[in-house]
Amino acid sequence: MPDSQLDVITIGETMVAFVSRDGSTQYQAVAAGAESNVAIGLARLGLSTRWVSRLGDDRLGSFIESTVTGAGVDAAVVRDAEAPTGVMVKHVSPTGSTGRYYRRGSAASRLSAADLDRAGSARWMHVTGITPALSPTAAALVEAVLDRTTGHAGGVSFDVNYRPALWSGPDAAAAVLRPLARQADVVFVGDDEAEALFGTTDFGELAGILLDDPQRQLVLKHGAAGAEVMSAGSLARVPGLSVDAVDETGAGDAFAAGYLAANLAAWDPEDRLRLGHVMGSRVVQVIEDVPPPFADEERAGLSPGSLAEWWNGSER
Ligand code: KDG
Repeated sequence: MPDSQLDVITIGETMVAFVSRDGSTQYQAVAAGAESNVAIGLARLGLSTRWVSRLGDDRLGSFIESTVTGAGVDAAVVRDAEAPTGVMVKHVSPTGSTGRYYRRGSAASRLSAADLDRAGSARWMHVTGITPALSPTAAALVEAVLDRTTGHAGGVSFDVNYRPALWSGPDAAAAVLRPLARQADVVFVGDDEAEALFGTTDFGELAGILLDDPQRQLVLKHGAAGAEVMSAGSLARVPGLSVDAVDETGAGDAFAAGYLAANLAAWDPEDRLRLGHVMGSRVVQVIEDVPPPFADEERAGLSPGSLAEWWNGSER
């Protein structure tokens, strides 16, 4: 895809997740990766996206590559014959999900700043706090994206995405993730992550911790209860949509995709949050980690005016 058409580049690891529900011994394979989830969510909304990563030269790598490209995302991946595709196993039940990673030494843990050579350029780049935990070279890649040594002139977003299993403890994670967040134009953090890493969910305090410049945007997510954004010193809040959730996985990534699409379209803060919620509410109703595609007329109906009406009116 010629870069002149690209809206967003995301970079990070995608694993194959083997998911079982309600104690079943049947496992369904899904592509699981926060950054490819965001790229797919953006593609569902009609944006042109590229996902940059490394995969093993194995069947699982082929499954991921075809899943991501099949969703309309350009995959700039290296297939590594020396290291495998990462795997996770997840058990979903009405009381929540448990999971385990099998990703140490994976192909994506070999991501490095050199992978940016094939990233190309776009209006926006999106990275997360998962990648710096994979290896020192992967951490250097995220640093390079955020400190713009790549020469990238557009915006950059950073989803804190704290994954306790990848860190020795919250203090070690906070020491790495905080300075990265402070270089981003848009920072996403969940209230549970904020509490675990920084000991507060107070928005003012978090803005002081995570925003280097008050013109940047801090998005604080409260799960199904809603989300708020602080930008240029003003605060917007929008409650979530109530739906029957079967699996919360991917909700944050879908929300980020909706928010970023609306941000790139220069929608106002409430409408950015609303599109985030629409995307988040779609993904929690399916077992896959990405929201189902929209019908054309459904997508065409996603305008700021119609979303505001939806929130304020009887359709909600
Ligand atoms: O973002 C939802 C999952 O796909 C995610 O939890 C898997 O990227 C993942 C990770 O590293 O935990």
